[in-house]
Amino acid sequence: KVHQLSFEQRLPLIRNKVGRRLLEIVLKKQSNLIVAADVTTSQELLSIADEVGPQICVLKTHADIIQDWTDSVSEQLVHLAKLHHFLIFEDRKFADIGNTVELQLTGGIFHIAHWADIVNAHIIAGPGTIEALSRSAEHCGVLLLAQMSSKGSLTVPEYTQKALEMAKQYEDAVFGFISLGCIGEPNFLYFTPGVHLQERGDSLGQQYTDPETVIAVQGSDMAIVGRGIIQSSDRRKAASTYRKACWDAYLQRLGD
Ligand code: S5P
Repeated sequence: KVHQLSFEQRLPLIRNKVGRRLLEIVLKKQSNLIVAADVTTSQELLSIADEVGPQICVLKTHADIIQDWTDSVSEQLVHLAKLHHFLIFEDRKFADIGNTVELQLTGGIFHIAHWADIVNAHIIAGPGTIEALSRSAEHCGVLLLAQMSSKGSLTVPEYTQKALEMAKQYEDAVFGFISLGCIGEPNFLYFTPGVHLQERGDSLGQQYTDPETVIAVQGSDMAIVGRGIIQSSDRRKAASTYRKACWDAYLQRLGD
């Protein structure tokens, strides 16, 4: 299933406020590129945010791999997000019972709820996980993991279908999915990781596809690129190359 509606046409179909704000940014910057900043120091994280910021719609973080995390890191990140107009997606992959998830979202040393615009969750524990996250849906949008890019992933078609059903029950909070392409209706957005222009995979089961296949053929909306950009010697240039490849693939899909 590949949608040919434009982002302009889909914007009013999206129930969650953050999802609509994201599409406004996407349209303004002509960018459906998300950079996954999988680095281990706050200095690297902040310099990546500054370097690739103008090219991206979302910066995806893993706060728990930053060795020197403090509240000041999130404050600086939020500052850069405002400066370069991108949203912050903390890829925490919540998976526990609702009560624990609520504590994980607000507490600890990360205080994710204070600075993340987008968070994601596995559906394995049932709707309580989403219920907990949806209580802060005023400020935060939620993505459900419906499929994964890694080899041997257990997300069989029935599982993916369950993710869709759960999303429909929490449409005020859930505005999209982590999936390998378009798996449902145009009132949700589809985010695909495992995107690389050169490599086919890594030694730990990651599987890569190119932007054109993911967006134009498989019908995904946003490409999540980590090492393809992060490990480049010129990150600005790499981000610009990927932005164009992802946007061209989106235009190609509309024109097909
Ligand atoms: O199925 C998935 C889901 C996610 S969120 N496969 C993934 O690779 N990810 C994330 O995308 C992963 O946590 C990492 O941050 C990024 C991919 O990074 P890359 O360096 O392989 O592009």
